[in-house]
Amino acid sequence: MNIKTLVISVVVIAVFVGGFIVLTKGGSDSEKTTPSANNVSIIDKKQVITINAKGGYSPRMTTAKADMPTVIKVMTNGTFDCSAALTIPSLKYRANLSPSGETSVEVPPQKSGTTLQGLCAMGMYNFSVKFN
Ligand SMILES: [Cu+2]
Repeated sequence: MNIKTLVISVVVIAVFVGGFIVLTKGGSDSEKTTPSANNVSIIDKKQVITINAKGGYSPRMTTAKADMPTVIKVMTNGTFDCSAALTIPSLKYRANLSPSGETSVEVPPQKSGTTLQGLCAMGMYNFSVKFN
């Protein structure tokens, strides 16, 4: 093997390894930007469920833990549609949310198998939280 072949081999290997690193790095980056459906967290022994209200509610379906004090944190951000008029019938909750901000709705511990539903005032948008 002469020196020229050696140099070319090294360059070829460098390109392959470099390309591989770029590709795998790109892969993990795209994984990070994949939206996570996990909108439930536990803070100070309290379960916090985050729901975004704007042109409807998202996520539409949440699975949460039963038998645990819970807060539903409703986030508005330039919400001028009727999803700002929130009702949660089983809690007898009804509120007109401010167009931007967050509103915490206290939810007493729910039995396993309970599904809590939130609705806009006209009932055309909804979300549900299933307690397991
Ligand atoms: Cu509505």
